[in-house]
Amino acid sequence: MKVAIVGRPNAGKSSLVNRLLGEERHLVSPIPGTTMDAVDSFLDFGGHRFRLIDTAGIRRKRSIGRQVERFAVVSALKAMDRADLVLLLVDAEAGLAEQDLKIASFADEKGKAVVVVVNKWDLARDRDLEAEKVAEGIRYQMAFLAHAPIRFVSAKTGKRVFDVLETVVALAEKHFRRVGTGEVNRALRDATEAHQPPVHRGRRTKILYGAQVKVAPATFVIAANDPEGFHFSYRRYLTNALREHFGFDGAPIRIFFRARKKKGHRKGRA
Ligand SMILES: Nc1nc2c(ncn2[C@@H]2O[C@H](COP(=O)(O)OP(=O)(O)OP(=O)(O)O)[C@@H](O)[C@H]2O)c(=O)[nH]1
Ligand SMILES: [Mg+2]
Repeated sequence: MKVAIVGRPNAGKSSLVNRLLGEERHLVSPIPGTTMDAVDSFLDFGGHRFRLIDTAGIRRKRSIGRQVERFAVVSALKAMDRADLVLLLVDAEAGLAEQDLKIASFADEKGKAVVVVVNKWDLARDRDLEAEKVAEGIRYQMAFLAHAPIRFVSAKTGKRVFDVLETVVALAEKHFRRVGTGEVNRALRDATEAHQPPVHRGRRTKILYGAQVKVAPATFVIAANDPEGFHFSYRRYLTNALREHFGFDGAPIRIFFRARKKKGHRKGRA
């Protein structure tokens, strides 16, 4: 599985990759901007083969001056594109910055499963940091990634770094899960029975059937009598219902509504 390690400059991305590989293969330095282009390394762990893509730190647009820095940022974004999962590395000492939110929302928009990795946790005690509070802050600021797992590691000491790989494996299982159409329709029936679809223009909206059409991210298409009638909150309800029913927690899922195709009739309203 392809895992991109992304984050701001100096978060410790290359250090984490080295620690996982067990050798100092990627260049590490206290100077932000050490890694200039995406570098792939392979690792076998727990019966899985990982392609770890170490990337250049993503800077704020304003501070991107030189041509090579622009290239570095584009290359990191591209690495995210070709990965299945993304490790968003956050420097515990530096805390969460706006740039982290941007990177996270980019990953989310691309439908990548994200693990938030708080690095440099060896400094936590000195900095008076508590895991629960830090996690709470991340959940609050990255509400759109409410389901992403959060892990605390030290690339320097190696503490808990392999936990991250185990988390990646568990998340990948969800991310690549394919659910049969019968199961999807049972889940949809349960969900609509528990909570009726809304009334739109005097008519109750109805789900006709649904199916998973894609994995990574899990994508569902739902045929309905009146797709426009399914407003945001009901869509969110269904998304959460499917997420819960199939144990997709932590992985992104998407739902699209389609109008039922009627034979010999044009779409339109009476
Ligand atoms: N205390 C502490 N320092 C760390 C840890 N991980 C990395 N560092 C230090 O942080 C600095 C940056 O580490 P790198 O691994 O080069 O960071 P990077 O994210 O790859 O940085 P760029 O390639 O510049 O984007 C180095 O001085 C590391 O020694 C950690 O877990 N704890
Ligand atoms: Mg680096």
